[in-house]
Amino acid sequence: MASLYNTLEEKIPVWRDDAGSLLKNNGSSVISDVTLNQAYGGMRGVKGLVCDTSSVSPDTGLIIRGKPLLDIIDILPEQVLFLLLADEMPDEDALADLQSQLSEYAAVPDYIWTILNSMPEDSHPMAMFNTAILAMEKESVFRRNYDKGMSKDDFWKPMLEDGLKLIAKLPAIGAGVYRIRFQKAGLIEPDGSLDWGSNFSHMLGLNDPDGNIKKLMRLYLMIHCDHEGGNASAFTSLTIGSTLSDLYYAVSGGLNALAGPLHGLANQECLKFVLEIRDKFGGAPSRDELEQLCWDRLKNGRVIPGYGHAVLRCPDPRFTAFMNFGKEHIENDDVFHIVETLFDVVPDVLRKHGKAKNPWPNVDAASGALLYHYGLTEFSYYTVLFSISRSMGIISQIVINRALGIPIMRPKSVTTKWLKDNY
Ligand code: CMX
Repeated sequence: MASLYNTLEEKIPVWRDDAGSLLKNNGSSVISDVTLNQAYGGMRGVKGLVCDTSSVSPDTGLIIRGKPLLDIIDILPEQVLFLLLADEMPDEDALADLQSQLSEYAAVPDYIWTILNSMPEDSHPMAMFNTAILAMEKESVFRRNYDKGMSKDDFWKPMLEDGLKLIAKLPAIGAGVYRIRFQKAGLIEPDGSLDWGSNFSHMLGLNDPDGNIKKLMRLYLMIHCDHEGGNASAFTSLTIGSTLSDLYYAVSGGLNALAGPLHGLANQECLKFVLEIRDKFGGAPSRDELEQLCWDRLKNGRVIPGYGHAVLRCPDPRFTAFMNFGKEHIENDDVFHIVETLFDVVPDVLRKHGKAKNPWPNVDAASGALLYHYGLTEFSYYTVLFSISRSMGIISQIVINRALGIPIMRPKSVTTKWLKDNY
């Protein structure tokens, strides 16, 4: 059996050789130019990072280790974690080994519950979740080994150990945040017989007689796992990790970026938008009413949440996956119906509006409607779900960066004066 660790131990020297030869033979080749627009525009489109876990193509969307998302939509989150890290699917034994490691590491230290229980009652769930991750920093094996003195070549090993230990705990912490913040009756113990995603669903404590919530959570946690290296949360985490801060610092920091309404928090904003529509019209409005409402919102200088993307120029395949799930499992639901009609209306409105480069829905446009349907109605919680999943990609990218010895991040900034003097 090739465990995740063994697979990486075998592949990392090959990846190092690949990067080494590319640098040796083509180190000064130009892969991107930077325009003034890009320097003022969030570095959009500047190719300045290498990320092998996944790539986002404008017309296909997320591609994980060469596999378009919709081709692997049925795999478990643990399988996608293995794929992200090792560039291959685990066989049955390797998957069982990874799952047993995750169960072994799943216990959350008691001090986390003390911290979460003592946070203000109106704390945002993301602030609670990220605080819990940061508070566990003292558990870092990487930091301990680094303090003792460790060869650079071995950095990835304790990083991987920290990563698996952290990923193992996230379902219980995420579910705990939900139950504490929304005053549900106590925490729910994990069920050792369940896979990682189903266990999370079990610990949330929603009523799931037909198992559809577990199915949705496995899909949700798989779909949000990674979106290449330059998005705001991954980039933040990679920057923190590049200073040799450990994974607890890096993941918590990156997830603070995910908590912004233009990024992961858009799933919260999006459902809020859909519920406001439902309440305003007392149900699902007509297509024309919805179109008018979108125009009114745009005229007030507000974005349509769940639409547009910095890289994508097509409907997000993650949106498609959620819509397919909804069409298969949900009937007669006003909220889902509004999401369907928005998909009919918004792209044309945004095209006519003429600003957004991508008029199509992103991942956040549909996910909330499904969660709401199954009783997870506290939408300020939704970005925590995104975070549990995205941690897998962030951790995979950082482990690989440490294995490749990527140095501390330090792009160059210029002053306006320099630009005026030179252009
Ligand atoms: N509604 C209205 N206007 C939009 C828009 C939308 N959904 N998407 C983009 N625009 C506007 C921008 O605000 C910008 O306007 P200004 O020129 O006045 O500043 C203009 O169109 C150009 O923007 P862009 O180049 O198309 O988009 P960016 O790469 O700058 O931003 C994103 C991408 C996602 C932040 C933006 O599309 C947006 O704000 N969407 C709504 C929020 C959202 O759904 N975020 C989730 C993204 C996925 C995720 O990270 O989770």
